Amino acid sequence: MTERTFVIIKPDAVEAGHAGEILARYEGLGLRLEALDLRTITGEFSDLHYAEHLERDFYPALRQFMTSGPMIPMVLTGENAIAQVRALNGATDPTKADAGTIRADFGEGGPRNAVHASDSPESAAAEIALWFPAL
Ligand code: 3AN
Repeated sequence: MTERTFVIIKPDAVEAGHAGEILARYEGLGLRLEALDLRTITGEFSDLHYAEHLERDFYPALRQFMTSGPMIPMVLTGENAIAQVRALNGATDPTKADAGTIRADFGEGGPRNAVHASDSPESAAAEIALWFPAL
């Protein structure tokens, strides 16, 4: 099934110079770029993106991190794009992510886990509408 997913190369990975390698790994899955930007977001925008996490104890640190510098949001399209990207990203906690995943290789821990990706068709649609409303 061809589908779209929404992905962010987060500020830690951009700052560390890993954006090109991470993008190459997504393209290596056979996924195609449909939109891409280098963008710095406000706290209010972070609140919209992470609406389901606003009350979590980790959210203030996550908000601070997500507004700390430029990131690369993108839309990728291809066969089973959502599951393929989630598998390649690895577990949320980089210390628990399988070897060879993006988070194991580039995540530092806590909110600094290198990438974000949609976890369902519903969240992909909502995130694409928020970040790339023209699509
Ligand atoms: P994922 O990004 O793997 O779908 P979510 O949606 O549960 O994970 O969490 C969103 C983001 O919140 C994560 N990418 C991570 O940056 C941060 N986060 C989640 N859980 C924790 C936690 N226990 N401690 C610190 N940060 C967390």
